[in-house]
Amino acid sequence: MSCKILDLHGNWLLRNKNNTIQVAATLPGDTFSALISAGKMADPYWADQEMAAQWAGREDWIYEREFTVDAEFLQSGDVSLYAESLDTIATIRINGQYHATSRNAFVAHRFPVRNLLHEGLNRIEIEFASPERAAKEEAARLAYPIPYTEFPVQSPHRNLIRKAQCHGGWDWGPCLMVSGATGRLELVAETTASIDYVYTTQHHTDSRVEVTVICELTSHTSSDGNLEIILDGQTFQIPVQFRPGPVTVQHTVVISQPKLWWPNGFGSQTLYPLTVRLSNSEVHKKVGLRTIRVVNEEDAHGLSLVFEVNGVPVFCKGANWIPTDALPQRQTREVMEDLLSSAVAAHMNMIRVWGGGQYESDAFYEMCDEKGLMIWHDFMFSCALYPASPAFLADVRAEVIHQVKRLRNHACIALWCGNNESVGALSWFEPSRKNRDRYVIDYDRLNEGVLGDEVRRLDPERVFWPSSPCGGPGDFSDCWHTDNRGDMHFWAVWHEGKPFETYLEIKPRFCSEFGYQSFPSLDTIRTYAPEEEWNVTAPIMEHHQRNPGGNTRITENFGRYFRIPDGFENFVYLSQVQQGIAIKMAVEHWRRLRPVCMGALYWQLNDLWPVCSWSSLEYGGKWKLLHHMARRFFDPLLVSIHQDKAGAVEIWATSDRLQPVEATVHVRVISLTGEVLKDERFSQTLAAGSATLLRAHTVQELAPQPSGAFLYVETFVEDRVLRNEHFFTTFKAMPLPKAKVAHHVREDLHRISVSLQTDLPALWVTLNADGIPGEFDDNCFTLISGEPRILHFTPKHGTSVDLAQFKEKLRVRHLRETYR
Ligand code: BMA
Repeated sequence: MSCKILDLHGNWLLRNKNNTIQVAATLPGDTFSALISAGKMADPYWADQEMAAQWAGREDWIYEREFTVDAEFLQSGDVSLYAESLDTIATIRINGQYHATSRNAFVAHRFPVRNLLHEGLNRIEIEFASPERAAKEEAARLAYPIPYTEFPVQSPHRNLIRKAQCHGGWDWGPCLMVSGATGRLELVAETTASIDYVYTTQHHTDSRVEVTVICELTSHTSSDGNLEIILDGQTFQIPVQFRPGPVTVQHTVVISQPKLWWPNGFGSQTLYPLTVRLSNSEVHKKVGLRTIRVVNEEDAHGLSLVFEVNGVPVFCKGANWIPTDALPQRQTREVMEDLLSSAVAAHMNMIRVWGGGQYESDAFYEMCDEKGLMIWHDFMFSCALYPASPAFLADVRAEVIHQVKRLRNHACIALWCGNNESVGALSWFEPSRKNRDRYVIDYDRLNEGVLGDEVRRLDPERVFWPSSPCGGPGDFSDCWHTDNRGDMHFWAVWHEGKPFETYLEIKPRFCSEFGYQSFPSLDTIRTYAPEEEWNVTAPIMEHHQRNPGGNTRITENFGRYFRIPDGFENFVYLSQVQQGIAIKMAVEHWRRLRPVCMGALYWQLNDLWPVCSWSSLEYGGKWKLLHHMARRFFDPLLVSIHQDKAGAVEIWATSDRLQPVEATVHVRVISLTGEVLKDERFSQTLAAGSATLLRAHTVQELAPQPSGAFLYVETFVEDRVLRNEHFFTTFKAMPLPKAKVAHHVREDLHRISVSLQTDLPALWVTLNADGIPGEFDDNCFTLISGEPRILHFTPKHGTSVDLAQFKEKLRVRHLRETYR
């Protein structure tokens, strides 16, 4: 036996340092989850119970357990404790003897432990210092302040310790300063060598790819041996001379007629299995063959930012990813899979792993490889300034070395980015405004001196993008407002309260953040607010809104665009319609601007607790109406309508396809009472990879009474009908008649289908089967009189749905029903 693993996952005892609390706990896991399970803490997601949970982040916690090792285990050449992630300041004791400390949740450790172990029963303790106190202690030692963004419920100085920054509170997240361990936690006994990291580099020529497999090993003995590499059905035995210490083995394999890996929507995601075997230990990887070139060049519009995959410029469509749960123990594989599948279903091809969260588990990146989701990967620094002390830099260097080595083999990772909004943060705080030089130097030491430096050394095939947003290497300008260089975070519409039409006034090269909030559905609200709190300004509704003034902003825009809805339920529904309309307006326009703009990643894909936020997927994975709209506005084929301030109305086609596509476009102007006022049908070739103006009109010409009609466009293409609509005025100006939408539910080939028809045009028709998890294949659309639609409902996780119950729970809404 050359490698034996004793998994330390499972049951542990958790106690606070002064021994007043002792509970059963499991690892991987976190302190808060253990306390909740043991009944020592009320669920912090319910109402405002988060406030009463804050004490747990102020305690020191000790996890302890016993385990048995046998003589054979101890005779191995090396016995170590592998801890993938200890969060955060951890001290390890084995059999009562102090062993090691770890200060960074993002660094994996392999601690040699043989001398501390004995045959039979052993004891391990991992003590976690209070993260809140540890951060405060760091702050007290600073020679000058290192500021950070403050949030309504927060733990101070989170930027001084290396854990997920959002654990300390965010403008969509609770403050839960958890401690604990995630990822692998095991004792490993090895005789010859351990395989530390395996990755591949690729060299593409016409019909072949040379794949170089690089294995980093740590040898424990002096001996001669073999390393076996299996790739593309070919097996290679590589002779290795083991000498104690690090050994790197590499071997190049030629793959002829390669099947390339493509982002979602561009082709398949072929992955070649790779096995690296050393005596009895082996590592399995999957290799996607592709090139990614980040085209970042001066051009007539500024500085481009284009992802070119296998030579094809890809318009990046997607959203920003945050951790799936504020409690790490609840971050399951199933939840991750569900969220990523929803991203794919909405035609996303890129997600941004945002810098205030965490490097995700291996499973996450494997899923992104499989699903064709490219990753814009931030390093974990966000909305704050950071220290540049030698100790901090060394710690971060260890972090980036580990994470880049762990992840660089994944085809999905498209770019490494230094941080989220740290350039902006230089101007957000008084100390850094007053003494900018000092903070810029610190920033540069960390960002270029450590992060950029290690990426260039360890992963030279990928681009290191200094920050998001950023106008390019060396550019420290304001990319919240400058739209012509690099990536942009465009927040004027939400944070500055500008109208939605402001999205039409900019020409971003790549918009990596922009967002608009909505409430989660009643299903989700029910999980945190009792019915007596169902009012937007009730304390619990405000508690589950972390952006000060957020609920007011939603309401303010109701006043700008809609008639004020009656009652809470309509408020919730309309908030989701409004969010969808805002983001639709932005994305459709920026897709019309291609190739000037080549990316739109909205803020944010998911939530980590139930909350009113910018997400399109609620906590639990339910689709907000934005997500349904995203499935339409991110479709590779899009026909959209643009109206400018002067009243010009243009119909555009945007295609992400690599080949031209034949389509028939049916354009109608329909009055609010259902009469077709104008009707035009034409054949159109949708040109590959481009945006094309199809028709230009004026509002006057299309609808002399603009508030009384709308434009309805159907595109018949590849056996599908794409539908889109355009309203010439605000909704509040439109005298919408009281449409009656009738629905009929039936079971159809073991799936539930709902047919809908209306007597008069109905806007933003939305179906929801309250409390029954699952999604319709389309939602929140315009329904025209005389043109019934049939929708199908897919229950979540294959759960069977009782037809009678479904009928009872199904609710169909539309805009006109939100007011009297
Ligand atoms: C951004 C993000 C987050 C934040 C979001 C909404 O710029 O990077 O820090 O949650 O805006 O305010």
